[in-house]
Amino acid sequence: MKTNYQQQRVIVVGAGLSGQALVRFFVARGADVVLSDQRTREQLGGLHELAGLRVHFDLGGHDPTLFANADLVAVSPGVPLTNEALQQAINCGVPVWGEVEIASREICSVIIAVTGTNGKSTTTSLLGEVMQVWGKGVFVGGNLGTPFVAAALCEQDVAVIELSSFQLETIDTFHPHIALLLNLSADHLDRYLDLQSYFAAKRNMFSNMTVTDRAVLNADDQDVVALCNDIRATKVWFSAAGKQVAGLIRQGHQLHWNWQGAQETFDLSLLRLTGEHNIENAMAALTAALLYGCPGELAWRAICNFGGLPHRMQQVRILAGVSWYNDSKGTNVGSVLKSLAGLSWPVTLIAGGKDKGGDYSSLRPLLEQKVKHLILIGEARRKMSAQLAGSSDIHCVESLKEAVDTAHRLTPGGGAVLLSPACSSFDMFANYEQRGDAFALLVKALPDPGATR
Ligand code: UMA
Ligand code: ADP
Repeated sequence: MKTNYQQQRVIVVGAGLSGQALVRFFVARGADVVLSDQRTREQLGGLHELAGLRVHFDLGGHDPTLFANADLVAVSPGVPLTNEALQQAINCGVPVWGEVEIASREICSVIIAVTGTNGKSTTTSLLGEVMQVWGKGVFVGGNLGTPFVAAALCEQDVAVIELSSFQLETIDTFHPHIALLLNLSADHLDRYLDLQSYFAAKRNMFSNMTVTDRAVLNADDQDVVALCNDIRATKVWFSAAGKQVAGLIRQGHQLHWNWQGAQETFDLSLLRLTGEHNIENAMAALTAALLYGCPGELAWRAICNFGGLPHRMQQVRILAGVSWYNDSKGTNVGSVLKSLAGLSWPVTLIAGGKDKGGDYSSLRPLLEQKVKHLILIGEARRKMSAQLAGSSDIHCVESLKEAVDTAHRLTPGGGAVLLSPACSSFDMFANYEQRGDAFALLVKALPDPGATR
């Protein structure tokens, strides 16, 4: 049953994508809405997107008294629960729900949720493609870009949503029918006390699932196996390493589906996406599609035809025999390792940005093997340079332009330049898309000595 928000005093915290979608939702439901943000109206660019909506504002900080007297606090994922005003609300017994909790209370369709440290957006998009080709009314969103609560204002057969650990911190009754956990590695240690707290937030996804629900899990990831040991959902495994599990198993160029008496085989050589990690993403998406009842042949065709998302190992240009790749979405060490694995010596790696509190030293073996020049930008550059000293020829530079120019000067023909930062973008850019677009523009502007005048 849908929640009645008529005349309820709701504070929406954070005026970004999630907050604005929450405001639209609550206004449509007749609530008395206050939008609260630590930034001022000027810093927020005027908030013209909300013009005409009946909403009050609490800007340039969060007023704890307002929070203590609300009926509900609806929080954006980027706002940590340690926030003083949120704590005030919690201490006064005011429910503090995240955008995903609020959305899921409204949505009657099947929910397929995707989480993991890496591969979420690709896998979510693959599943979205499958549903579309199959002719289902599908909402595709969540951490991917369109806030989940936007789905509450429309109808669909199925919602395929990407979930971050931040979003999973503030759920209560959220209950997906199929939930995918792709992998686990270090990330967001600027928000979490330790790795276990980060993993625990991911585990929340399964907390309301029962035996009739399905958990799609990576059998090759020991942390995933350990974390999901005692979840109630029925486990369905995928193994790109060929482990003999109930679910989807890779053997050479084939995938074998073996689940509750059903058997099917799929030809891996048809997959357009490249890289070992994308085989895992494709396997996870196929497993979920089969469990949802999609015909295998149709699902696999849709997955194989998917050409990939921008800012993930996207080839920007080949210039004087050097291939330039934009992997701006490579925002943690685990993703950079996967992206580097697909390239061969000599790579020039451009990395750095806003540090997330992790340790970069696990990059060292692959840097020694593949990377000749390492060019570091952003706030994290000194820390990275200290932790990676001696692994390759390191240059700390002041801007992305200087990084591109340095890479252009140093990289020999036959080599590759990879932007895969292992950091978030927020020290220099609004988001990873803006960083990737800036990189692509700079690369495209480099003069081509081979071009005829
Ligand atoms: N803010 C406060 N008080 C605080 C902290 C922040 O008011 O204490 C305000 C900021 O001033 C800002 C607003 O909160 O105005 C931003 O809110 P937000 O950070 O939640 O950002 P949104 O624009 O709502 O985007 C969020 C996700 N962002 C984060 O989780 C950081 C987007 O994921 C997501 O696409 C979007 O909701 C729609 O669901 C981005 C992301 O970086 C891509 N996610 C992380 C990742 O993938 O690693 C988790
Ligand atoms: P996410 O949404 O979890 O950030 P994306 O699908 O956007 O994941 O991919 C981001 C980056 O993560 C890619 O550029 C690639 O380097 C890496 N990656 C993608 N899939 C995987 C995977 N299954 N395992 C490890 N790394 C991956």
